Amino acid sequence: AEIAVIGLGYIGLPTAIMFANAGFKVVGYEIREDVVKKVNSGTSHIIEPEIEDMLRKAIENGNLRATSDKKEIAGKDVYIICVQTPLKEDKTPDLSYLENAVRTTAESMKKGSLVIIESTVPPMTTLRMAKLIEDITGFKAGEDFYMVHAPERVMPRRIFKELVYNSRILGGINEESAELAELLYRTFVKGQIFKTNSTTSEMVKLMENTFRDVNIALANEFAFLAHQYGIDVFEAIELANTHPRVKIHMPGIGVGGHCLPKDSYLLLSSAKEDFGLIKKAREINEDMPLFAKDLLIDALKTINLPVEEAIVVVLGLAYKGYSDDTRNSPALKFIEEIKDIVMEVRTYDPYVKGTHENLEDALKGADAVVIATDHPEFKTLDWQALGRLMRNKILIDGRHVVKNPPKGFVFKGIGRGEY
Ligand code: SAJ
Repeated sequence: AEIAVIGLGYIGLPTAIMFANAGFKVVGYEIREDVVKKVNSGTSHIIEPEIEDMLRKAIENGNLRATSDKKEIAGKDVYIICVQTPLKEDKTPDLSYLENAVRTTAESMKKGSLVIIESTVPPMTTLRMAKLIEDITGFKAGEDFYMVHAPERVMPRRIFKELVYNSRILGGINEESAELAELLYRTFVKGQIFKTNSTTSEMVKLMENTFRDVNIALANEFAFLAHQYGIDVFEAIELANTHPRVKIHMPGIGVGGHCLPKDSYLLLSSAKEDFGLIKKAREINEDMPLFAKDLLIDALKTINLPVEEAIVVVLGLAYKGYSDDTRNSPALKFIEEIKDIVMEVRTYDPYVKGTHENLEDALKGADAVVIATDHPEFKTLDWQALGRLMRNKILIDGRHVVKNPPKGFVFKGIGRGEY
């Protein structure tokens, strides 16, 4: 079978590479011409372990080619759509990338083609897209063409392992569609494959990420309560998690990345009504940078330094540790919240370009440090030495990075109630 992959991003490129190396003829369709050029020359535009070798192999054996030319994806047996589904300004789903990809597919496909959507989408979207294809092509869904939602479930840095070993959900618009997709993915997937209908698989993907978002919100509420009762929430969580059926998540300055902050909105977007829990959880997580801001203001009060005179250093810009990704990063939201009320905000992140390239320079003459990302480098800092560079010694820990408050500092941490 010949395959077209629409969208060569974080998911599309690795997926195209996997199928090419499994022996299929794959054409990757991508509108960004610089990406097409790079891929065809065997270099990846995304950073991911193993990707350079795997890509070179796929290009060298002649099975993978990238293009911006629609003519080159005409008449393929399989179309795999891997485009982003972000939110609009008003938090409703922006399905324009998906709809464009589906239109391109409809204009290119032939009778008998299998169309797969790997993008995360609101429930019932695959059925709507099948209808769109029917309208454009005049084909009948489930008879003249097949359609499946096959959500990606991989984690950056582990993509090539997880593509092979994770279990997969294949949601067909009918049974035959799911069975065809199973034959296809079986060529490289070693994990389990579960078949269901497309609306169920759309829900499954969104439920997975909503589960995490709601659980993190619960942990954040516990952290908030811990301040009122004067306990350390991390000690409490560790103890609670010794129960065999309890697994509380980690509280912190917020939930970032390109998935968790948006997927619960996608889940709710097509529903007429809901109970409110998921929305409330989102609200809690979105407000966590404000909690960190309150801790900072409290600390400044403790040392009698007017907020507008404070020089604040934010450690970490990425949305999570080890990462250079700043999409929806709570660190950025925190900076947005304080930048107009303090005198100066400096930033330092070993993986992302901040205002300062070097931690010591950033700390010189500063009044407060706020840790916004759990980078491993931040866990072993010598606070006594760093404190000597500062004008005032305030340390706010938004990610439970500093286990023992350093002597001589005014220390406050999210979840670290004072006793
Ligand atoms: N976070 C907390 N507390 C926690 C766990 C995470 O505050 O207990 C924060 C992190 O700091 C980060 C955010 O939540 O800001 C999200 O981090 P993450 O590691 O939970 O998730 P992502 O966005 O890096 O990747 C997820 C993965 N999903 C799961 O682990 C369930 C990945 O498998 C998915 O494929 C990906 O989202 C996706 O595409 O949806």
